[in-house]
Amino acid sequence: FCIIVCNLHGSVQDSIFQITGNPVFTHKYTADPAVLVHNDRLYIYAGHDECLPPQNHYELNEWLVFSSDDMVNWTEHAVPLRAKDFTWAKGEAWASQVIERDGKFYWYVTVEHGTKPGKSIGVAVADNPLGPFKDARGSALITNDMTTAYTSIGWDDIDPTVWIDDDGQAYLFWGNTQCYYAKLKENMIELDGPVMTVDLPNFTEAPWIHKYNGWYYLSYAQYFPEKLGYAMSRSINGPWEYKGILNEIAGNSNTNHQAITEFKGQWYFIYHNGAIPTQGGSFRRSVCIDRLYYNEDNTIKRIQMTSE
Ligand code: FUB
Repeated sequence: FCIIVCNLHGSVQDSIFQITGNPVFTHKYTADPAVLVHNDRLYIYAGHDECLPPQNHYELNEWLVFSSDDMVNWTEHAVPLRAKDFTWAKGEAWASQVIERDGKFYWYVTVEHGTKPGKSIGVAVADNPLGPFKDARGSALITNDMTTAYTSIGWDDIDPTVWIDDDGQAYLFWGNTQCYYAKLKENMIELDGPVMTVDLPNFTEAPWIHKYNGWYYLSYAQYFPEKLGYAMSRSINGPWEYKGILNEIAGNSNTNHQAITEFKGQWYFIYHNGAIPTQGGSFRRSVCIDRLYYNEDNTIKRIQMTSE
């Protein structure tokens, strides 16, 4: 069921849903989930797939945010950010991630640059997880001319994931075809040093960093159509050792983009597939959530997707 909550002026503010299955959100197409846990509440940030049949291309103009404190009752909040909120960007709300530092929320996003070639990474900031978010720099943080490995393709600077290590040093990882990473200054909106590379087998895109039991995990999309795989390391700076596949191709979606988190003592694997009948697919994707379990040696068990 769904309850629409209105504010004092009668405009729609929040929608509240009860959901117990996959895909989690079925009233809109949602892609590239990122997760944030804050004050015992879980937030999912996702791109809004808006391409309607018979068209088949990526059409994402805005990001959406949903939250829950029990993984059953969900609230969809007002649209927190649009690609065109970055005045230097042409559009295209591709994959992103939000992180909290010192009471501020930093949202790293992929967009199409307005004047430079290809995709770029921008950062927006807010005082709470629901926004309003505002461009934190007024310019791109990462542009095509900063990453020399694949300047020939316009989409190697996509899919940022952000990590703050135990010593307070923040890192940004991103990439397509090549995985890049760089340190961030304490202000979270400037790089602190050179762009470096991580070499991972069959890396396509969608890096995501998490930590468990003293191990760092770098999960990412491999091949195309994509499966998700992962590597482990004792340090955020590597060396990374490839450990295998996390899930298989997610149904009829060529992409398969994950976020991993612990929430209230359980680990979750959040990804997208194209499972909504009859129009779901690579350009009309849907966020799903399945449980993630570790083996005794800290490797991750293959994810059992609900659809399998
Ligand atoms: O949604 C657009 C792009 O598709 C993302 O940035 C990639 O990770 C892939 O899911």
